[in-house]
Order: sequence, then structure tokens, then C-alpha cells
Amino acid sequence: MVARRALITGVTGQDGSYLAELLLAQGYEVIGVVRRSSTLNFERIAHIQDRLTLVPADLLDEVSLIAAIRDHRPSEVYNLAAQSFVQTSWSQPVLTGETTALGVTRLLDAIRIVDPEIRFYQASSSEMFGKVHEVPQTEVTPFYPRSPYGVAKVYGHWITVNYRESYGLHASSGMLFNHESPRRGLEFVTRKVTHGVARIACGLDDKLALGNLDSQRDWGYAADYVRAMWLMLQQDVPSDYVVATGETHSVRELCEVAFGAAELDWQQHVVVDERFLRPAEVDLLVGDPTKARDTLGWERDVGFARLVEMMVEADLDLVRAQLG
Ligand code: NAP
Ligand code: G4F
Repeated sequence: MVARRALITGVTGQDGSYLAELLLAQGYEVIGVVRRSSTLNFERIAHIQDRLTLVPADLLDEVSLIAAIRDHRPSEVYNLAAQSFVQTSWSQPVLTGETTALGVTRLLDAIRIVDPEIRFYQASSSEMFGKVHEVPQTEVTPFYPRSPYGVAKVYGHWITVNYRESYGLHASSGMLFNHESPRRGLEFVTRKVTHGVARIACGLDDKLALGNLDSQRDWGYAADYVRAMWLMLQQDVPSDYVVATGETHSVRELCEVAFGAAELDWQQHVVVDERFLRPAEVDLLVGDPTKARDTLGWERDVGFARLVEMMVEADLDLVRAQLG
């Protein structure tokens, strides 16, 4: 049988690494787009690097995207690349818009020009719901983004819908709620907390400075969520889906569970630092994954407490290994 071929932008990121693993396990040939940098950052894909074809391209450069698709002719393209850190989107709003919004158009145009039969996945976000109009959020909840990142994702979402309707592309958008793992970037709150717990447990730090402890998120496990991405592209008809656990927890609860996993009392270590507060906050996110369950047959395996414990365990191993 001829191997199916998929191209992933953002393959060096958290989700890209899990999706690449999943597709390799299904027998796909996987093309990973990597952007040029002065040092290699292949940590998350080092264990599978020899099984991937890595190609240089950038969401800021349409010609490079056309070349990647023309040279490798994938049947599925997953657009996971983005400036994905919400806080940075206030200090770099134009870069965020160029990458996270217009980058989607560049990639869709590259597909339209080279081969409109290619199936396309767009990494949309629950940040689009922002100041939420209803609880829980579904595929028809109106958008009210609260950051330049959220605004850029709304653009990326609608341009995906528009290319589907204008050109008949098999383009789907996954409105994914927060998903985490031991591979999460250190600046996101879950990993910041679990890595902070590990450093405190090992005696390297005593305090962990955080921002808004009241905000609530619907946190799931990244390896579960990439399965939903793949399932979307296996459907006969493209569509948009909320992918979430249906449960929400505050940053304060996250601290309780994470410090508790290392037998520490979070109240003795967590301090609030105004530098981590945001100009506009998304107070509460909780998604309704009914459509993903009923149409895709998707369900999550890992719940909140297990996810946080898994991340604490991984960070304890990491910090202890670094200490030697
Ligand atoms: P991540 O770890 O921050 O990875 C982002 C990826 O994008 C990295 O591989 C990065 O490359 C790449 N990238 C950034 N700018 C680029 C450019 N100009 N050209 C090409 N590649 C570029 O993000 P993630 O958590 O895996 O998330 C994957 C996608 O899902 C993102 O679009 C994110 O916005 C979206 N999303 C994430 C969540 C979540 O909770 N994780 C929820 C909803 C939606 P470098 O390694 O070179 O920096
Ligand atoms: O972990 P966060 O930075 O994730 P955020 O802003 O929800 O965005 C993530 O999820 C989105 C999906 O909803 C993705 F689209 C996006 O790419 C990214 O992956 O912050 C979560 C919450 C916020 O309310 C933030 O204000 O935690 C609060 N928080 C409190 N203290 C903090 C901190 N966040 C960070 N990063 N650092 C803190 O010290």
C-alpha cells in the first residue's frame, strides 16, 4: 500500500510532536515544516527525527510554503504553526497577526495553487470565545476575543471557512481548548507551575510568581487532542469542531493539585506578581465536545488530576536529572 503523506507546520511545537508520532504510527510519511533559527530546537521531535522529512519554510513567506507543498505533495496539511503565547501577543501584535492570522491565508493559498484536493486542518482556539457569551461554549457560540492572539485566531478560523466555501477545499477548523503535557512550553501556566513545583521540591527555589489565580480553563491532554485533528481530516465532509473535556478548573486549583502531587502546600510558595496579569483576561472557558464525540467518535483518555500529576512527575525527573 502507498503510504499516505501529511505535512505539519509547527512540528517542533508541543502539538506538532504528538501529531507526528500519531501519524507515523498510522503509517504516514510525515513532512515537518521547520523555520530557520540560529540554533536547532528539535528537542520535542529528537526521538522521531530520523523518521521525519524536515523541510525549511515559514508562515511569513508564501513562496516557501508553495515550494514545500509542491515538492512533497502531501494529501493532508495540518497548520499548527503560530505565535501561540497569548501574553506575547500584546507586546508583538503585528508579528502575531502576520503569523497566526495571515499565515493561514498564505498556507491556504499555497494549497489552492498547488493542489486543491489536499485536506487542511486549522488549529483554531477557545481563545476566540474570549469574554464568553454562553457556558459551555459550542461550535455556534459567538466569538469575542480578548487578545491580539485571539483576534488573529478568529481571522484564521474565518479564512479557513471562507476558503472551504469559496473554493470547495476540504478545510476543517478545530476549536481546541487548552491542552497540556510534559512537552508544554515553560511559559504556559500549567508547565510553569509543574516545573516550579519540581524546582521547589528539589530545593532550587522557594517561591513561584503567578498572575491571575481566579481564571478558569478547560485543560486536557495534548496527546488526546491531536487524535481529534486527525479524525477531522478522515471525514467525508469538512467541518468545525469544539475539542474540550467539558470540565473547568481555576489556576488556584491547578496549584493545589500540582503542589499536592509533590506533598507541598501551594499557599506557602505561590505569590501573585502583577507582571503576569493581562491587559484583558479570559475569565472562564469550558467547552462542550458533544459534536466531536458524536461525529468523530472522539473522547479524551486523560483527566485533569492525572494530567497535572503526570506533568509534575515528568518535571521532577527532569530537574533531578539536571542536578545529576
Ligand atoms: P507551540 O508549542 O507554541 O508551537 C508553535 C509552533 O509554531 C512551533 O513549532 C514554532 O516553531 C512554529 N512557528 C511559529 N512561528 C512560525 C512561523 N513564522 N513559521 C513556521 N513555524 C512557526 O504551540 P502548540 O501548543 O503546539 O499549539 C499548536 C497550535 O495550536 C498553535 O497554532 C496554537 O495557537 C494552537 N492552539 C493551541 C492550544 C493549546 O492549548 N496548546 C489550544 C488551541 C489552539 P519554533 O519551534 O521554531 O518556535
Ligand atoms: O497557560 P496560559 O498562558 O494559556 P492561555 O492564555 O489560556 O492560552 C493557551 O490556550 C489557548 C486555548 O484556550 C491557546 F489557544 C493558546 O495558544 C495557549 O496555548 O494561561 C492560562 C491562564 C490565563 O488566564 C492566565 O492569565 O492562566 C493565567 N495565569 C495566571 N498566572 C498565567 C499565569 N498564565 C501564564 N502563562 N503565566 C502565569 O504566571
